[in-house]
This record gives sequence, structure tokens and C-alpha cells, in this order.
Amino acid sequence: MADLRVCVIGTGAMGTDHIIRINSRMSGADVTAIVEPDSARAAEALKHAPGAKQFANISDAIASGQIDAALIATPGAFHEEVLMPIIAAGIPVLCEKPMTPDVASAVRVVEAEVKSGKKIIQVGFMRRFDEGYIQLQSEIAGAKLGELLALHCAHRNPSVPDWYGNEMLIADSVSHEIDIVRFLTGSPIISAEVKQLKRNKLAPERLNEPILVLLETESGVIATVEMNVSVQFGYQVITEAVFQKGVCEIGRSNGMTTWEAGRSSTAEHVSYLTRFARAYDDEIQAWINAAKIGQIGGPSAWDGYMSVAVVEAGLKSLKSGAKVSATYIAKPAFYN
Ligand code: ISE
Repeated sequence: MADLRVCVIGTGAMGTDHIIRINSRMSGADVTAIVEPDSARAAEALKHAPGAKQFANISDAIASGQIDAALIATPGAFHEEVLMPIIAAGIPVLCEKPMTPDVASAVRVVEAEVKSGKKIIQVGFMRRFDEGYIQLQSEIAGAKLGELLALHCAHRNPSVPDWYGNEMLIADSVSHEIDIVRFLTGSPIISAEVKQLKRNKLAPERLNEPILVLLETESGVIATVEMNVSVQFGYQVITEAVFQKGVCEIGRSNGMTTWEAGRSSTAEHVSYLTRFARAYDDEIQAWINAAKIGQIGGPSAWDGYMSVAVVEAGLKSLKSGAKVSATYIAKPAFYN
């Protein structure tokens, strides 16, 4: 089968990383088009996709007949307007998380996909492809250590870019835990509660963090999430699972350990792009393989919606400090 001709929409750090990934490490696909309004960014991205055509918008790219699939890596606020023409055209799409910024738009996307009759949206929750999370999920499902009682998640970024605002703590960052907690426990999240931890004075003025988020599942598990985006030292995502008869932990650095001058040190990641490099590769390869046979190879638009619903509860709690329930529309049979 011919290689999938992929159009990447949004060529910031994530979009460019995906372009490099698809053109250098993935099989069965090529980036043949980009949509990027910023000409400097577009020029930079095109260096990694020589010969790719630049389009003004996704509709023009679709109308050209020169693309088979799309990968959306713009900020979440622009996803719906890009997704709608893609759904109408029925081409497979990998949409980075969050699927959309709020519940109303997430419902519109889900309804449009259901109406189209074809499951084409895969949402970019790459942690589901991380070896550690996959192992932990099977440990929980297998119940060798008994029932899962609690999860402790630490999500630490060294720093964040200028455009990262306070609400992004939940919408952009904790959204990963929101999805992965449901993936690990197999149970929907019923409430979110945000506590302010002692503020890190090294955090940019506009951010009030670190925060502690409590996510409660229908099955009765509480996941604590320390969300911290000014830790300075590196990038760390660690998850500890507490069972009746034991504890499992994933995500500690497996970088090189050096013994020198009376001390030992282990290299830590400094970015999610390296911490989850393998997960991104596996995610995108699974998407390509599935797209070629008209399927999705990972989390669906329904998973995207389920996470947006909890993000919305989390954002309310970020403002009020109160525990906020997450509620959901009925699951369309289409997603069963
Ligand atoms: C970013 O968008 C990501 O997806 C990273 O995985 C996360 O660690 C970071 O906080 C987000 O801003």
C-alpha cells in the first residue's frame, strides 16, 4: 500500500517533532503538506519535510486531493475548526490533546463524528503507549497485589513557555493524568479537587503553583496529582500505585548513572519530548498502521471528550478550591 500522505497542522515544537518522527522513524507515511500561518515556523518545519506543500488552511489541503490523513498540533483552542472539515471529508486524524478547550465543543466534535458514521479521530494521549503505564495497567487489571487503593502522580516540568497560562496547569498538563487515571483504573473520574500548594517563588508571576489535584474514580480510587511546572531541575513524570499487598512505581529516570568525586548522579530528562519519545513513536506508528486500514489505533474522540469533561470540573475547582463533580453525556453506542 502506498505511503499515507500526512498533512501536519501547526508546526510549533510538537508539530515539528511529529514531522521529524514521521519522516525519519515511522514507516508507511510521509509528511507531504503543512498548514502553518507563521512563515518562520513553516520554513523551519519544511526543512524536515522537503517537498511538502504549504497550505493556507486545512480545507485547501483537503481540496487539493493531495493528503490522506491529518495530524493536528495547534493549540487546543483551534482544534474544533480544523476537525470539522476533516470529519466532513472522512480522513483519519491524530488530534493532539486536549481535543477541544471545553465540553460544549467536545460534544460538537463527538456528535459530528457519530453523524459521519466513521470513527476517524484518534486523540494524542501518548502516555497510553508508554511502556511503564502499559505494565502498570496490566498489574492493576491482573490484581496480583490485590485491589488498587490509591495512585500518587508527580508531573513536573522544569519550566514552561511564556504563553503557558495558569489554566493550562489543568487543561494542558493535568489533562494527561485525567486520561491516564481512567486508562489505568478502567473507571471514569467522578470529581476533581484542586489544592494550592505553597507557591514556588521561582514560578512566573502569572502562575499560582504547584498545585495538588485529587481525582476520584467511580471505583473509589483517589489519585493525587502534584502538578509542578517550575521545578528547574528537569522533567519528571512518576506514578506510584498502592495496592492491598504492595506498591508499584513507574517513571524514575533510567538515564546513565555516573560516579565521580565521591558522588553518584543519574541523568534526568529535561523535556517531555525525550521522556516520552518512545511513547510518541509507538503512538504515531499505531495511528499510521490503523489509518491505512480506515481505523484508529488509540484513544478515540470519546476518550477526548471524557477527559475534557474532567478538565472543565478541574478548572472550576482551580477557581473555587471546592471539590467539583464531573458529569458526562450518555455514551453513544457508536463508541462501544
Ligand atoms: C505539554 O503540553 C505536554 O503535553 C507535556 O506532556 C506536559 O508535561 C506539559 O506540562 C504540557 O504543557
